[in-house]
Amino acid sequence: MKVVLTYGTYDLLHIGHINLLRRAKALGDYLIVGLSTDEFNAVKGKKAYHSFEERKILLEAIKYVDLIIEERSWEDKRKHIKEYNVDILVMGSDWEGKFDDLTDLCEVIYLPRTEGISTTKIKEDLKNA
Ligand code: C2G
Repeated sequence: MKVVLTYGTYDLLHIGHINLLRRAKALGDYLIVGLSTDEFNAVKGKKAYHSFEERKILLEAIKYVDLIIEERSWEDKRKHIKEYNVDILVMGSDWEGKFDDLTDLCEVIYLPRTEGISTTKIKEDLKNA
């Protein structure tokens, strides 16, 4: 069984997130999502609209997602890859190269981002609506 792992905040769930999750799942048999906790979002300089629990419930409803774990720090990845016997770490291309240090543990693949959509854009567009 090929295990795929990806990470994110997944706030205000949108088509870019779904496109990433669909392609990530297609690379293996089991997709784990490391969901950023509210506390880690603060470290990332993000304040999610939805709480961790709400973002988790939304992700659990997506057929591509098999397991959701907490992402509490940048350093979590190495531990998670070993703990869950991950074969492929997948991230959107905005992270291109950022996790290549993990290639000693698993394959690292960056998938093209979906253009024209982001949580930030949604917030901006709604503000100006
Ligand atoms: N994404 C995408 N296309 C978009 C927006 C997002 O492909 N238009 C991808 C991102 O590249 C990421 C995933 O969807 O792989 C989740 O996006 P975010 O929730 O913005 O994740 P981020 O805050 O970048 O967190 O340790 C890694 C971080 O936790 C990643």
